[in-house]
Amino acid sequence: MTEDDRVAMTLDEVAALSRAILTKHGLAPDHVEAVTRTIVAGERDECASHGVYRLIVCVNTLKKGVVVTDAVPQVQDCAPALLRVDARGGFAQLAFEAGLPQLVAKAKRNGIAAMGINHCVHFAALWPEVEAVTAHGLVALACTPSHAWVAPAGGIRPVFGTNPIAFGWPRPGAHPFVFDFATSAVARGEIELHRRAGKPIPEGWGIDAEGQPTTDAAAALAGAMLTFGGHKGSALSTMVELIAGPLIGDLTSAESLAVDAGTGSSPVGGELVLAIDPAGFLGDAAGEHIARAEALFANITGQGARLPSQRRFEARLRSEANGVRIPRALHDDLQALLD
Ligand code: NDP
Ligand code: PYC
Repeated sequence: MTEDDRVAMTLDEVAALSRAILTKHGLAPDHVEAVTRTIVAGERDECASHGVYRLIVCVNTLKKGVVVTDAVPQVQDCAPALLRVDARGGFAQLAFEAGLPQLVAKAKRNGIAAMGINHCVHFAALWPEVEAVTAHGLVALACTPSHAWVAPAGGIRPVFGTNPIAFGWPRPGAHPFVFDFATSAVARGEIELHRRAGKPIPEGWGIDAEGQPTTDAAAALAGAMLTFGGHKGSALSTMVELIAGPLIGDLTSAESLAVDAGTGSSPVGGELVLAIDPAGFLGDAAGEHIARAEALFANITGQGARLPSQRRFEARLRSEANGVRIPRALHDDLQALLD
């Protein structure tokens, strides 16, 4: 793609565009702000599948009437180390923000805490949330089912969602250690971006409706995606279905897809977020042991390997200094959402 095929934008312009689109399509102001923070973060960190492209997905989901546009999340304190946030049919972002202070307070009080978010609409990457937890000096784990698009290892029919797992570890004086990936070979958004660009997908991402390997993005979207790491990704994806589905009284990916009834909207259901305070195990010795973790990171980077999120943090610095460049075709599609 040449520079002519791209449109340069500052991060403030990206935020203004996101606000304008979401407001035009009826989302209440507090949700507009929370969703915009996530969209801008995705674009800023060059996570194309979960940046401004997601506005198209959000608008489709809003138009289909799947989102309660003015939902007020309800935080319920259900046990010393547990809380639930009922998103009441709204996007997940505001529900997460509503529950975060209690999650942090409970983790600091008890050493560990878990937050179940229920009845939300989920379209987003999870790293903004685990980063928000690590900002309080806590270790974080988050996961959510999505829609049943992914076949189990050894099968050919979709059962699992793309079911991301994100983990965060606070690091003194540095960005946290964070990974965040789908348990499918790749996020569905990445295959959608290949389809939009008319590009083939690598082998191993999907199979067609007959269960045959395919490099055709549209065929894989119509058939089934594959898990990463064969049976290992399949088992992790099952775990996400269980602990962010039935365990918290919410939907599996198959149930979410059934609710969708062919509208092509974002998944509905729950999310589980865990927070662990190192001081819970270690008391005053926490700092000393957290410092030991730095040797582990040094042993990774010291041999030329990179840490997950390193690319993202470097992109963040670039975007904050120079803004971002959006593919022109995507920019045109976003402008059309304002007509
Ligand atoms: P990727 O396969 O691109 O991998 C993501 C993770 O792996 C990132 O932490 C990334 O760091 C790291 N990584 C990539 N390459 C390397 C490398 N060479 N060395 C070390 N680390 C590396 O992501 P996915 O396509 O699986 O997922 C993308 C996003 O989609 C996620 O943020 C996820 O939350 C989101 N998603 C959301 C869903 C939902 O239902 N809400 C469903 C599925 C996915 P870096 O970013 O620095 O490259
Ligand atoms: O890219 O797989 C995905 C996805 C599903 C829900 C949000 N993102």
